[in-house]
Amino acid sequence: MIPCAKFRGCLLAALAGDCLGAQFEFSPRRSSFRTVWLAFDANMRERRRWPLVYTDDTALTRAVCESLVDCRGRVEPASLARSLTDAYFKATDRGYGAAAGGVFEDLRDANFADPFGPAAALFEGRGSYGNGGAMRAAPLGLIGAAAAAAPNAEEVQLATRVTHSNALALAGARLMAAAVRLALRFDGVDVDRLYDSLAAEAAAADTACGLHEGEASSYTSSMRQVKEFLGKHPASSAVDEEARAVAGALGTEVTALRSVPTAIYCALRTLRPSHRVHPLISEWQPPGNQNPSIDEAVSTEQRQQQQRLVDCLTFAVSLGGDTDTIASMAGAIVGAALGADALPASLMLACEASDAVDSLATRLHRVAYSS
Ligand code: 8NA
Ligand code: MG
Ligand code: MG
Ligand code: MG
Repeated sequence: MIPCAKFRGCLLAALAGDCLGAQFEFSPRRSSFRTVWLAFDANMRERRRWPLVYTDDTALTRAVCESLVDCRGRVEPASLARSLTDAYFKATDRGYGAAAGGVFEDLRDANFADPFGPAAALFEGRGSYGNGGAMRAAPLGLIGAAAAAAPNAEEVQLATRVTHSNALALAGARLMAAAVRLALRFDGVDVDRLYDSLAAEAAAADTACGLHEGEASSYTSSMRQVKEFLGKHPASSAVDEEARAVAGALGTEVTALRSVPTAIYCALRTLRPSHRVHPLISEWQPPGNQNPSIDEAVSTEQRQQQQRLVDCLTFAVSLGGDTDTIASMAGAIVGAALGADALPASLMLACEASDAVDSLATRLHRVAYSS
């Protein structure tokens, strides 16, 4: 059985990436690693409840979880459509993609009679290739890891099609769910093996959506670039050059193809046992360490895990572009691998609704292992 702490780590780190990244989403200029880190440090030092609000990424991830819990771990498109739509109308100002609002309005107006219809009609019938399906796919990876019959590619497809019907969006969501599912079982050492499994998933996702090996724009070709970057080990002093190169090659856009492999790179980079946390962060003591009412004392090993996760989120946001979504997806993968111990209490205090996300993760875990 996958420990509940890993479900919690996944969803809490996804929340943290969204909340931290939202401050930088589509800034006109990319921010340096140092600038991003200083902002995060200030966020955690504030020691106020919820200065950081979450965006559409978390609103919809919560909605996916709620629907999965209600449906005993199954994807039921009508239930999911209702849950996503409810989340949208509860707060339409959480930074949704331009096409999302119309889909939710149409779903509601037709009383969810055809959960796939409105999304299929978008963009003259081509459907959205945005990353909005992938950004809420983490719970599907969690449920998929517990299912006897994993991988759950078909369920991911059903869940994604409610808002995103384009083949590129479906493949991206499938790859993201697979990344979470595989990260849950990561042994802490063999990143090459994790990469190989993901590259195979990317190839299967490409085939399923009619992309072909060797095509310049495919998940397979992006994963090949991920491997190249993983093979380099630039010094911490060159982290901004690394970010510029990664952002240019893999992308930081709102499209699934130009964001999911980017998030995967951020996660695998951090999970390499050889990875050195940036000195700004390895010298950092979570502020709550001075305030026992917020952070309980943590072991050296736990401190290192926390630094690793924060290093990952800082790097992801320093790439620029769709920072909340890329950091949220990268966080989900790393959080699934490291578990809830990797989340500093001072960070959880800063992120909106962290208690609700935490209990939702526990409920999802219960459902995953009770059916
Ligand atoms: P989406 O479905 O609106 O897709 C995002 C954008 O991609 C669209 O608005 C189009 O510009 C473009 N696009 C997608 N498919 C096509 C197509 N077939 N042909 C031409 N253009 C296309 O939204 P989503 O849910 O996928 O987006 C997720 C992103 O939106 C996340 O980054 C999330 O954080 C949010 N976001 C919102 C804003 C905002 O200004 N409100 C900005 C960035 C990101
Ligand atoms: Mg967002
Ligand atoms: Mg969406
Ligand atoms: Mg975004």
